[in-house]
Amino acid sequence: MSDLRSKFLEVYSVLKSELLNDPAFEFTDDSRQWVERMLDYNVPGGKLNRGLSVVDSYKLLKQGKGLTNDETFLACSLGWCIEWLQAYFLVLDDIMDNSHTRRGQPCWFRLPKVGMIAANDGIILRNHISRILKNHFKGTPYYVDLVDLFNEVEFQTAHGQMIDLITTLVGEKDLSKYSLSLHRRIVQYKTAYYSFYLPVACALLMSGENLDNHVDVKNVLIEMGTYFQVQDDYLDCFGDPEVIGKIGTDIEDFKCSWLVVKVLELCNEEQKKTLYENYGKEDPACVAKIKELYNTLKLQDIYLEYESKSYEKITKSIEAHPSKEVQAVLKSFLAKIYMRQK
Ligand code: GPP
Ligand code: MG
Ligand code: MG
Ligand code: MG
Repeated sequence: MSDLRSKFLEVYSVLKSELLNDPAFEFTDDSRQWVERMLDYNVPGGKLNRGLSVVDSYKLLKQGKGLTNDETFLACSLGWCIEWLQAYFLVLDDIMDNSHTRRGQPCWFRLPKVGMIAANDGIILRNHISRILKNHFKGTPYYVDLVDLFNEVEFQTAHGQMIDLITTLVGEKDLSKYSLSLHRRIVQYKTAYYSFYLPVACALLMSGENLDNHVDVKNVLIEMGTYFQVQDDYLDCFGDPEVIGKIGTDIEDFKCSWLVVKVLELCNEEQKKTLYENYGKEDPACVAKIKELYNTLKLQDIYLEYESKSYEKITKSIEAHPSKEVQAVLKSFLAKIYMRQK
């Protein structure tokens, strides 16, 4: 394991133990055990890309000057706040999407002892972020900006999630409203802000920067986040569940996925009929017909082309940025996701 990753995981243990010994709540053995198990099940088991990016970005912004132990701890803590946010979103998203597995294990709400307690666990995860920020950042000049940033990004994500969900309303299933611009709107809000803008914004705040001066950085990150969610949509159907750790549900859920939007652009009348008759149904035979249609229309090739075009376009925007440090931050981000299989 890399040094940074093991340092990062050490900080997880510190933050967890502070939360489990929070003087504001009288834990019983049972309640402490519940929270600990819930955290270990949902927080640290992902790729940790978002969290580690805060530390990487902060280092790059410091132009290679070494970090003090304090700075490393703070950057790791902010990284964990994002991982906590992600855990909170995923626990709830899996209920809403009726998913089965996540990170190679059953979704938290699928555990027989958990069920809808998961909804409250989501709220607890969200509250932990505020407590971590209070415990470690209250004395810093950027505390108010950090709290505001997390609030804003949560607002944006919840609204993206709302559009994602209301477009699929049962009984109103209407593929004619699905388009690339609707897809873009959904994914910018539900994914790009929290997954891409937030880690870099945290690193910028820690470096003493004013976020209002970095709108161009934000725009590039939103572009990257959009590309990342197109990959997620693609992997939902074409990824290997063993590798991505989750079983896709987008077809069954009638999602406005990049794949279905592409089919709508490319299909003939007969294929459109097949799509309308089978999209959004639980029946595995219907799902198979949709996948067959995706293959007939060679969506895998169209995706590969999208992937290389996006990479080129994003690289160009990055290279237009005046600061070499910022370019390095953005390029390292892009390198982590280009051609990803999980
Ligand atoms: C990803 O959508 C978006 C989120 C996880 C944000 C959820 C936001 C909430 C306010 C709950 P997805 O459903 O495509 O992700 P996955 O494929 O990982 O289930
Ligand atoms: Mg979802
Ligand atoms: Mg989901
Ligand atoms: Mg998905």
